[in-house]
Amino acid sequence: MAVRFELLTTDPTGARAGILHTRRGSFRTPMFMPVATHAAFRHLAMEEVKETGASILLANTYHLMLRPGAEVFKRFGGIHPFMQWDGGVLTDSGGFQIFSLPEDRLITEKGAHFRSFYDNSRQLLSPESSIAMQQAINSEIMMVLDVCIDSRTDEAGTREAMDRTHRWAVRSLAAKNKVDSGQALFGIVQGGVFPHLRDESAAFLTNLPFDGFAIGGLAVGETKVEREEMTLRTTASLPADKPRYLMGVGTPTDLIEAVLRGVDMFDCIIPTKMAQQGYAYTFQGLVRITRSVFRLADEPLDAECDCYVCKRYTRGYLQHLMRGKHHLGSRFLSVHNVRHYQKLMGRIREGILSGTYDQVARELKAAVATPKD
Ligand code: PRF
Ligand code: ZN
Repeated sequence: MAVRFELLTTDPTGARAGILHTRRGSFRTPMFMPVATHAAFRHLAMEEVKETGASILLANTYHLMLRPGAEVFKRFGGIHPFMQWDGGVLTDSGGFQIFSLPEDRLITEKGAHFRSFYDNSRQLLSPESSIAMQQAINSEIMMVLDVCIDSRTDEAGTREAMDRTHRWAVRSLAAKNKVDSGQALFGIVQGGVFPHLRDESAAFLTNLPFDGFAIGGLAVGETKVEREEMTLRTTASLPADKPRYLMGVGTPTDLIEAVLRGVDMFDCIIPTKMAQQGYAYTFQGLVRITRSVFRLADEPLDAECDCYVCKRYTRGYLQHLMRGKHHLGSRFLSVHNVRHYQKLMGRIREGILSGTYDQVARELKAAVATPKD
């Protein structure tokens, strides 16, 4: 088996702590994967990411197939030597990107036909071509190509997307099994905001030999309450001995809530995106560094933080960088936010392992939810 999930404990709340063993290390769960869509972060070197404690990253098949393309990954022996990263990599399949492609795309049973954003060349992203590309990238964990739709789609449309996701999941497994690359493959549960469709999707996929299961199709238009209900509904139908991954979620509060519902893995662009917009996460709430009150502030960004930015630079200096649109400002806030997310996951794991996550979750939610202004 390409990955092995060791479940250490399940808290009375349903929160789980475990270890995901892969060929590039063993990762403690619940875990958060920073997003390096193009095999790069906009403002961070891999060395800086490593220092935050992040040990597994997400990269994107859709972007990497268009540029630099499969041949480059084959030539360099995969994404790890190419981008100088020796930790884990999970590749998303492109299912989410198909969903937001421009109008002239054509999605058929075969796959998504579209034109390259770079050179207008014809492209096909199918379950088989997505697996082939993920094999060239040589990630530890591959994702099946799925059909992700707006959560406000009606039941008939949601069922159609779910059924196609299931047929594509079967084709993805068959494609993976043609080559023994030692990579893991996760299935993706869809079904929108319809509880019975979520049940049906989980039942269908868990009958197939996937290494783990993702919850897709959330954070795409539904309410927070619907999202949390669907998360719980889905994890309740997933096997305890396989990892569960909530795709594209979310804020610190979202992560705390999803862990209470039995989720083990997350990815999101929020920590780096918010850094670019001048926001820093702390355990005293969100800090908008460009606020006038910080102009003369000579204290660290976050006095409790051990990242190199908080050890060296003041809020006043960070404000100066962000107001002046210096890239260094986004970089410093990214270092801090990515580190903050790792510390948040560490606190969550400690709470679960000590049997006090119920209380830890309440304290963390109160702490991170401090009004930003
Ligand atoms: N499918 C895939 N990637 C995703 C999603 C999905 O549904 C989401 C939804 N939040 C984020 N990323 N393949
Ligand atoms: Zn910091």
